[in-house]
Amino acid sequence: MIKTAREQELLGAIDPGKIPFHVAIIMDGNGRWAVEKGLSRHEGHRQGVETVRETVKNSSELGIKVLTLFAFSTENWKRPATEVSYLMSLPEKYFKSELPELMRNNVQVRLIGDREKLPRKVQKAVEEGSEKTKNNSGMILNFALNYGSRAEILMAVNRLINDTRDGKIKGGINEKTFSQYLYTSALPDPDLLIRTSGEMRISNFLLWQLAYSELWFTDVYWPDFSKVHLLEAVFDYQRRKRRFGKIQDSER
Ligand code: V0D
Repeated sequence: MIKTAREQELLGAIDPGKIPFHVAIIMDGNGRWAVEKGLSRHEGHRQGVETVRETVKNSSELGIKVLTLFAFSTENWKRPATEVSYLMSLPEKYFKSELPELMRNNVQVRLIGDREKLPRKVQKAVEEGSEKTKNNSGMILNFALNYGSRAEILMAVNRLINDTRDGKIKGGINEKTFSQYLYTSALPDPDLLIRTSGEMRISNFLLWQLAYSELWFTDVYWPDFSKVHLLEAVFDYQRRKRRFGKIQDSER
């Protein structure tokens, strides 16, 4: 494996003791990548899965402990039926080709989002994938599927109301109690959010959980997102943390 000069430079500059624990990624730009190359949108998504494969491997090697990938939002149902149908074939394809590698790399797969409204075959694929990897103790690979953050918050509120009615809530509700009602209850908040393809919005992704996260944007389309971009994001994250540390020190 030949490393570019920039990759070597970044690997030398990154502090292995301060890798962000939880990285979340909005994988945007597959369609635009394809159209600009004169390819079909399907081809963009196919290439997007390749980038998922690479990013999982690179993240796990870097020492990231939780990787959350926004794969399908509750708004994505508005896309053309043929595209939605193609997207829904990807989880099954992903596990067919990637399960051995996920096992080799000790990766545990989890899901966040509303599974109920997903096609049966998708539910089956993701349940099998998470079941087969549930004893892996390395990186958690958390796919957001049919996920929308406002809907998640409302689900939490409604469940809280029910538990309150049932007398299960003692005293008031604080941030910690509330967090336990979200899909991400078992996970720490993301330290770093990456969004590809030039959009600088959160787009209904992890609204509660991203309150204190560092945000990193790139114009690169998801299919072109590579190890160097991941390293750039982590390097920037560490630089911001260092600066923040200095300001705090000087204010003491
Ligand atoms: C297309 C770029 C992996 C974003 C990445 C159903 C759009 C590739 C999965 C996947 C998609 C999801 C769950 C799971 C295993 C794999 C995936 C969708 C789209 C939407 F348990 N890539 N991927 N799912 N794309």
